Amino acid sequence: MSSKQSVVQVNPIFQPTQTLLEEQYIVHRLWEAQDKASFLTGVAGEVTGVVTDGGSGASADLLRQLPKVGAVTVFGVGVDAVDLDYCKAKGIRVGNTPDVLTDDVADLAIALALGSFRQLSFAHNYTCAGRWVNDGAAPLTRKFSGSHVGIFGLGRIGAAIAKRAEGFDCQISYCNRNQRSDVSYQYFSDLKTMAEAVDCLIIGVAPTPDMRGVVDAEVLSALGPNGHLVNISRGWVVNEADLVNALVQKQLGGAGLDVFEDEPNVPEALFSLPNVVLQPHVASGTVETRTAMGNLMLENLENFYQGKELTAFVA
Ligand code: 8YV
Repeated sequence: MSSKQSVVQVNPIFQPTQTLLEEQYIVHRLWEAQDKASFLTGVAGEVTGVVTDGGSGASADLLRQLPKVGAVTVFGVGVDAVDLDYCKAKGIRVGNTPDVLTDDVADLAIALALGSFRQLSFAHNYTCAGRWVNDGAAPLTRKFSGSHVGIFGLGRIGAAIAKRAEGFDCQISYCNRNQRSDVSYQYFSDLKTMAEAVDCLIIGVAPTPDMRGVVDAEVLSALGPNGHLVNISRGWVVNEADLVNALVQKQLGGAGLDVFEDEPNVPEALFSLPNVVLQPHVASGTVETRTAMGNLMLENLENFYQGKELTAFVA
């Protein structure tokens, strides 16, 4: 009998991590199974761990079918797709990959803010389509440096975004459940009030269930026709129908979006808008960061099997 532990892997991950995972464990690839229920029944007797990513997580339904599982290790910081209540009730450990992706996600947030204010995608397409030659200079855009940035969720990633925005001489405000005593940025307890005050609202909030749809038509209208929205958290924190409507009706100045409600599906109405920059959920998607995420995820898994505390965990 093999001494390797058996894990179910929900979806494919960064290839070098995948290779290491398969060297160290017996990996059952759930995403390749035609009939997932009978696949899970077949491996349930031996599987003790689940490997997944931020988008797929691990539902209670999945975990119920794998009663010997003691740990879920997520290749990502977000654990919103893991049923944490179920895990807590069953004593299942949940590991994630915080910190190592903070820089990249914050970098992309600033890139999206610049992309929205300066209409980078539109200007790129304008150049490539020969419009510079045929139609002359591209339309003027809006200045990001010195603007007032409001960060919704001043956690690790939010704070890294604020630090970068300071480099652009931005005035910085934030909206959190609680005011932080370690920062001097202006605090708003109410999101709509902050949206009224700022030029750019950046969503960096941890995607807990109570955050669903909180950035709605009211908040977007408070941000207004000169305001820009950036989202690097989860698509469902924003009411996407309200967002599309606000952009199409020109009630919002622009948006830079890395995340969407129903990934990988993105509302087509956004494709032709000049003041929108879209990314296919790639904020942590650099080789350096994915390598670090993979290593941390593997370390979490190894620690679990050695009976040690996970290096990074939420449950
Ligand atoms: C990744 C993420 O998209 O960390 C998260 O929560 O959303 C991302 O970093 C994902 O988990 C990697 O596939």
